[in-house]
Amino acid sequence: MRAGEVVNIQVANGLDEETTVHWHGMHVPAKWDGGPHQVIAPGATWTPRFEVKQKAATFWYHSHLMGRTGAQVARGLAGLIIVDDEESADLGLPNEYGVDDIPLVVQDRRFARDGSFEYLTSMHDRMMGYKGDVILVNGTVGPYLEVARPRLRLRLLNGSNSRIYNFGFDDDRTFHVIGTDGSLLAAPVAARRLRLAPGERAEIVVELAAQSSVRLMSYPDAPRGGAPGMGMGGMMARMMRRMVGNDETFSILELRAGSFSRAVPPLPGRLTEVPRWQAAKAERTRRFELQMGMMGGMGGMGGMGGMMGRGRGGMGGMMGPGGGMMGMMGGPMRINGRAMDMDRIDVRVPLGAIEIWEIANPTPVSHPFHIHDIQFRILDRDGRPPRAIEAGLKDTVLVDPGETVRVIAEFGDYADPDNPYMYHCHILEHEDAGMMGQFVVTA
Ligand SMILES: [Cu+2]
Repeated sequence: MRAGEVVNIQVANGLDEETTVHWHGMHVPAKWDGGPHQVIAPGATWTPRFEVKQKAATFWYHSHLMGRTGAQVARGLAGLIIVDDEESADLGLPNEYGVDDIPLVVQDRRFARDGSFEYLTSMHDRMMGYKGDVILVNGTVGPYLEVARPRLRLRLLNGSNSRIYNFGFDDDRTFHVIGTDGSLLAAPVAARRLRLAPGERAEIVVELAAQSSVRLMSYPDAPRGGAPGMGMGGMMARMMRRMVGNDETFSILELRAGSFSRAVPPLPGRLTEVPRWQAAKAERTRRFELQMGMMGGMGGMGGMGGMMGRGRGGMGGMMGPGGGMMGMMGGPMRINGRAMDMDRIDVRVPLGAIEIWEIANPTPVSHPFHIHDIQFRILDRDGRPPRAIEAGLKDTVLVDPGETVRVIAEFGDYADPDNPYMYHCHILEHEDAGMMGQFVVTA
């Protein structure tokens, strides 16, 4: 899509079940958002129409059917959207699709004996999120890319249901992050690792020597420290990663460079202007606390009690008697004490408001928080400014255990009292279990 154009889309449902198609990250009228209310019946065609009001970036679309998003996305109902604009076309960044501008949709899957995808077979999947032991990149197992240019732009989408990737190259080379979910960064930022949670996108630029080979990898996840007492740096952190399933190392994509001359110009020093809403201009701050229900014995409750106290109770309480982690995290997924209800509007935002949304995670696992309609900027994490690699526009932000993240955005253009937008955890099993809410923008 090109910024400024009007797109007419026909989504024909050829399935024998209901579905929806959500334009993740795109600023569109609520009735065309493709959330749980815009159900497409089997055999029906849905025809959204909207103006592309975005900066150049990488977006995606996926099923958002109430209670069935995880199952439908796992079966393949997801795809990529690239938005171009004139400003980005003039930067000299690699932009030849499939040649030096490469989309990488990264998803993990489990396979049944007959070769079909296997989805949700255990309570563990429901609590920790569905994870597979096979990585698919653009639907391909064990992929490689023959590279004919010395500089590549990789558009990474974490299209997985729940797995967090920690990308890097197998020779630990430096690459440049140039874009986040909804925009390019103000300037390229050098990095060796890039965490990407479900729903998030990033664009990176990597340079290769002729006749060389290097692998894009994903390494064990490394959550931030969080609140004091969480001890996420040590043994408990490793145990949590293992429990959640983000402790594995995967080969994502092998890059095989052919013959070419190595001369590449420097990357541009400035890429774009990222909107800077000032916190002092915000009309209000809303707080969203992500919650996982509890079951199991008193020991478990005591442990979670420590967690709910802003993480000060520490991991020791978590692992104490009471049936261990799994026993303690049964129960419903909620935000601010309430599980998703399609008949309840949780938040009303006045059209044009600039608001700060404060997202707190007192649970022992990381949650990617996604807001429909808008692109936001991360103001701070536990009071500290975000790292440069996440300082672009975002629509999904990973909130680690014990962490509180503040984001700021303007809710412009589209008011509709009848059609809500969603906000939710983008671990699809958490979303399907109720970690979601609804907001309307009112004129
Ligand atoms: Cu979650």
